[in-house]
Amino acid sequence: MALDKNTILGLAEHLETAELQAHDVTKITDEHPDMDWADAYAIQDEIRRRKEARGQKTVGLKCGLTSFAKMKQMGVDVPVFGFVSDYMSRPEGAAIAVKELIHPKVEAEICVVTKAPLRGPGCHVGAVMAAIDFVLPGVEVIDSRYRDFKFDLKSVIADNTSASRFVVGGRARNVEDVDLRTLGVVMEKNGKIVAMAAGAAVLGHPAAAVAALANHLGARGQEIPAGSFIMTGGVTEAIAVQAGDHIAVRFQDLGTVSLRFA
Ligand code: 0L1
Ligand code: MG
Repeated sequence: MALDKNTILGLAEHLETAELQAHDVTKITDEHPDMDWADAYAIQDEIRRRKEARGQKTVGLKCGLTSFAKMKQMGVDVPVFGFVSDYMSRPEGAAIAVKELIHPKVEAEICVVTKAPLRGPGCHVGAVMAAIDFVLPGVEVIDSRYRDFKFDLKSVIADNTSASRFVVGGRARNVEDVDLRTLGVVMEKNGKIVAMAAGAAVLGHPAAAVAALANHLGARGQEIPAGSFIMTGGVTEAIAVQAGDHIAVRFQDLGTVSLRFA
């Protein structure tokens, strides 16, 4: 690691304050060009520790930048991983308050809940399929704390991969009742189709994103516990939203998830 403990604590506080006060900051690698991947995840871990110390539960794990559309949009070629907390969850049909956010965007995500632990290295799609309990549709609201969404991968990992709000809805299905690769997704904003894709847009198979997460955690001596809720990453590029917008995402076989911004 290139950063000392105090710097990591300070950067975690800096980024979490930006999240909680909804103000933007410049990317942290401007000030710390030498920070490495371990530093980036250590800052994210410290943000998680701060939230949990305040009693906020970690309720899920997220894979980000897993779709070819998102990678192209952000100019990157590897996924990133983060977490979601209980206070980020909103019910189906909820109004999301934009004044609590900086510059929200929405992503349609195929989500899974596991029934067995997954541990890398060597985790693969087959192991993930055997460990999935059920599949359900979700919409993630991302809100990078970085000005104009301008960042690099290390900065975005430290910023908990822009995690902000999420809505899970639709209909949960057994994994054997759906084909995660060909599952179609259509996103509508204010009644107009703005993006569409199939599950295969996520690393060829959404379960591959979960395997990548297990392998990432395995390299750090951790696993995905049984009963984990995991967002596999946006299937399309992220769509910017503002107050007054209504989003409906239609997932083949899984129903529709909708939310609005107020
Ligand atoms: O969930 C995501 O794919 C977000 C990853 C972070 C990059 C971004 O803010 O777009
Ligand atoms: Mg996402």
